[in-house]
Amino acid sequence: MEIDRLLEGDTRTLAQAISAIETRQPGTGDLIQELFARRAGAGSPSTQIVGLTGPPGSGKSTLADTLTMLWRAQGRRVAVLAVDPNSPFTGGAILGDRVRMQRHALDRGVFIRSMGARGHLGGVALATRGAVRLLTALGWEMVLVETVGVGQSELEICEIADSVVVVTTPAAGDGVQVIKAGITEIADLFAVNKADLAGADRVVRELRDLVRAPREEGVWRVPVIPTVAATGAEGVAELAVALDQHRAHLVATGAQQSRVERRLRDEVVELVGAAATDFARRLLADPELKLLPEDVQSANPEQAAEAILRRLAAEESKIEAANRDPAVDHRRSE
Ligand SMILES: Nc1nc2c(ncn2[C@@H]2O[C@H](COP(=O)(O)OP(=O)(O)O)[C@@H](O)[C@H]2O)c(=O)[nH]1
Ligand SMILES: [Mg+2]
Repeated sequence: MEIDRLLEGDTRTLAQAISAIETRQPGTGDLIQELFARRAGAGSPSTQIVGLTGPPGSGKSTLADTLTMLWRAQGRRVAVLAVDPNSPFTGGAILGDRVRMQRHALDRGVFIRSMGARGHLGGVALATRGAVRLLTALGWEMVLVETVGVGQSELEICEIADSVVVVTTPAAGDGVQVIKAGITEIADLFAVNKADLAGADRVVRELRDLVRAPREEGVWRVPVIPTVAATGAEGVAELAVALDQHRAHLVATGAQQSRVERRLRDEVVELVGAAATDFARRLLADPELKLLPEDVQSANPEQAAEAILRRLAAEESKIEAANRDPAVDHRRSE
């Protein structure tokens, strides 16, 4: 049974379950709930969701790999979700990523998955939320979500993650770009990667000035950590320690709980939106319903949207009536 294989830690079944979430197959919500129920009382530590964002080439994947090795040495299971809305298929992983993936191929404590835009209903963010929930239900200690820090994805990552690491480098433009994007608000930690390159000290100094916060009880002071992910020689252990500290801070201040609650609310809203979108597309595609006039030039989209929402509400009250009075439930009268 699928659920048993998942609980045994079978990564193929895990990958299949994530595919089911991506394509929004019915029943994945129930599956995850069942997993939570089956594992309740297992006493395993809860999941820390770490977001890694930053410009392409800043070393996010390399950093994810180095952190993975470090956490594996501590006995933690690590899942890496590489979110790339521009990648149309899983094969979009670049060569370096493939090599990294192969290195962990035999380790059942490492799961690496590319979340592309392929066949997604409701978008990559919704699929990623679902995958994160599944991994949480299975008790994976660390979930790393890597997103390219461009546009919308970096804002979405901070809604999904407990701890957001913004990766920047001394390379021309990266430091300034960080400030421009107003990304300081979403960063819980900064990693100045490629600290082996010239100019790293300056970027570290600038960022520390930028995020300086008063030394107050209950206020998280955003650390700026120089790292050399490529060798793991510098900073990566410090970054891992800072992530543990951030986690402890979230738990101590109660922010952990409110982040989980906010994520749940956001996910429900997104699911409703995706389901309503499906519903609207289905109705619009139905020629019998004639929701759009022949003369599309002068069509009134607001009116059509209202008509669709009325039908959605009507459908809902039918379901409610069926629940109240089983006699009218067509499934029973069959
Ligand atoms: N010099 C140097 N290069 C690095 C470091 N970390 C990563 N790189 C290189 O930067 C390039 C991009 O790394 P990658 O992890 O794929 O970046 P991503 O696009 O942010 O995921 C690769 O060629 C890495 O080997 C580092 O600390 N120092
Ligand atoms: Mg990458």
